[in-house]
Amino acid sequence: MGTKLIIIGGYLGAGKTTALNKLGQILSEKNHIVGFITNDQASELVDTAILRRNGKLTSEVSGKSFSSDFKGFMGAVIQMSIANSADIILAEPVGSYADLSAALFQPIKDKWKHLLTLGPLSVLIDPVRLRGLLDTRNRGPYHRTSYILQKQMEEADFIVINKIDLLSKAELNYLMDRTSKKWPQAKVFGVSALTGENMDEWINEVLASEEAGLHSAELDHDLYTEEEASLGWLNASILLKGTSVDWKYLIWNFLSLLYRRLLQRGIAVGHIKCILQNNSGYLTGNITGTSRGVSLQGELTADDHAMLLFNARVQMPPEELEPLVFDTLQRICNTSIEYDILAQKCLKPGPPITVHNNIEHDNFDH
Ligand SMILES: Nc1nc2c(ncn2[C@@H]2O[C@H](COP(=O)(O)OP(=O)(O)OP(=O)(O)O)[C@@H](O)[C@H]2O)c(=O)[nH]1
Ligand SMILES: [Mg+2]
Repeated sequence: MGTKLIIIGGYLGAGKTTALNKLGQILSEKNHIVGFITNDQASELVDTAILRRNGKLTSEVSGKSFSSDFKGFMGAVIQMSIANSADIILAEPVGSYADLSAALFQPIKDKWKHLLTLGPLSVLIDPVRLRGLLDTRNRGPYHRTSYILQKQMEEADFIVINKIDLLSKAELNYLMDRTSKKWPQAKVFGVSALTGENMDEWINEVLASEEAGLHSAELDHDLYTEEEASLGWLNASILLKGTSVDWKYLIWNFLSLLYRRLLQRGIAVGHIKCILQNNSGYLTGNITGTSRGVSLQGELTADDHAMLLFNARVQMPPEELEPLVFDTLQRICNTSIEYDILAQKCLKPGPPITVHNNIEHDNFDH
């Protein structure tokens, strides 16, 4: 009945946007009209640009989380549902957020059931971060991001181990088994959002189930806030100009040098992502901080200009992140490529807000 709202959580770089893209494709083939909602602490979002580049009807809630800006989020949902006739809405909350069940699912279930059905809360996880959570002796550089990750797992209705194309069958079976035992409240899936493997099985269960947000995680706000505050956030949009520039080579060099400089300082990466676009197409670049290095996708022909959207979530103070990124860009562009920073925002993500102190839930006039 009504529009189905499917919220897909998971830590930074788990593959949420890739999954939204793939699910959108699968659902459109089944004749659904699908709307997308992205979220971040600041505008200039790579995720929104990627979804729109793929022709998706996409709305953005930026500046606050979905639950802190409940009004903005529900406004986007209603707009998609009524004005755009979407019968399925896929929403991606910001990756460093937990507490979705209590702060978002419960108020929607309380007040919006006449208009929406909620799909189960699916939490995507990267196998490398999952191994770090399961094996507490071997967390490597991820130990400082494990509290939020842990809370995301505790509140999940469905835990979705993503990137199974990178795992052997034996590794996948081991991880599925350990995950089911450690978080028995959740149903566990293994998928590849990139190749589409098992995505049908997962989305069919999401569509069939009307039980959503059944588990809340007990949050220690001090620990949560401390972990969030350890991340620096930089969003920027930059116009690049040169003569017949090999854009792929340029972005590869920029991300590789940035990653090397972060590694040299022993700094953990949450997710660094960018999209470079011009009339000929687009390129995306990612560093997920899971020892996989830089990855690039897409094509862009050599040309004189391109727009770069850049989002970094890194474990360092924002006032150090910003000069590091722009100094790296300057070194790569050198004298042959000019760049204009058209917009930028550097920040620490704000503290979490729960349903108990979020007055906007009560004030929202629907
Ligand atoms: N091999 C592999 N890579 C994947 C898969 N899904 C996503 N990725 C890659 O993981 C990186 C991060 O993917 P995103 O979809 O941007 O992750 P996200 O969870 O939306 O990240 P944030 O929005 O920053 O939290 C990209 O380089 C993707 O190509 C997958 O199934 N297999
Ligand atoms: Mg994303």
